[in-house]
Amino acid sequence: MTTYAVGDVQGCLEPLKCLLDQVHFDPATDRLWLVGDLVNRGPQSLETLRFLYAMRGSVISVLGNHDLHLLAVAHNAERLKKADTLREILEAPERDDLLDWLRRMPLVHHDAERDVTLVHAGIPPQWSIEKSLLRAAEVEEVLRDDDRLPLFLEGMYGNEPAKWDKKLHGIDRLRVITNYFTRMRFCTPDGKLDLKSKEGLGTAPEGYAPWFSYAERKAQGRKIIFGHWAALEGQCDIPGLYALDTGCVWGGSMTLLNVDTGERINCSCAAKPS
Ligand SMILES: [Mn+2]
Repeated sequence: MTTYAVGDVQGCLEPLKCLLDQVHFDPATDRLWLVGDLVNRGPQSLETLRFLYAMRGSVISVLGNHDLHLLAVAHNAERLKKADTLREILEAPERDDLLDWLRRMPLVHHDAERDVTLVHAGIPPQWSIEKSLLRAAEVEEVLRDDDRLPLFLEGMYGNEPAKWDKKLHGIDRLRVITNYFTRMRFCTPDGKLDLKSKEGLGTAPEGYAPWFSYAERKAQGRKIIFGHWAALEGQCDIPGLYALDTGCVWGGSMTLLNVDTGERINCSCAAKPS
C-alpha cells in the first residue's frame, strides 16, 4: 500500500492517468491525495471528477480556489467566467452527486501517523498545524450546512480582510480563512496577504515574502504538501515542504509524489486532448 500526492489537476485527466499508470496505482490498496483545483481551465473537468469520484474511497482531496468557484457557480452565487471550463459539470446528469462530494472535502487534511499536512495554497505563518485545522473546520462546517452554504459562497470572494484577527466574525472571518488555505502566495511575517502577485519568488511586493519562507513560522518543521503556485515550478527548498503544482494546465507537467519516500515523477502536459 502506497500513498501518493498529486499536484493541481485542473481538468487534465490524461496526465493524471499517465502518472497513475507509471506507478501501477491500484485503488484497492493504494491511496491518492490531491492538493485541490481538481477542475477548471483544463480540457476534461467533468471526466476528471467522474474518474476520481469512481474511486472516491481511495482518494483524499482538499479544496482549491477553482473547486470553490465551481461550487459558487453551481449555487448561483457567481457566474461562469469566459475562461472557465465548468459548464459540462453543471449540465451533467450526476452533477448533484459530484458537487455534494466536492463540498464535503476539507480545506486542510492532516495525516497524524505521518505528520503530513495537505493544503491547496499553504499554512499562514501565524498558525500552527493544529490551529489551522481548527480554523479550516469553521469553513468546512459551513460548506456542509445547506442553510449557511449560499451566504458563504456569495460572500467568499474578495481580498479583504487581508489579515487574520481573532475578533473577526461572520463572512469576513470565513473569507480570510478561506483565502489563506486556497489563495495565499505572498504574505508578511504576521500573515497579511497580498493576493495580487502570482508570479515567482522575485515578484513579492516590498515587505512581503512567500508564506513558507519565514523561519519563525508556527508550522516550521512540519511536513506540508501544497499546490496552487505554478510559478514555483515545483521548487521549494525548505525541507519537509513539497510544492506540487508544476503548471500542467499551462503546458508544463503534472507531478506525483510518493508521500513516504519523497520520490517524484512527472508526466508532460504539452499534448493536451481537445
Ligand atoms: Mn489554485
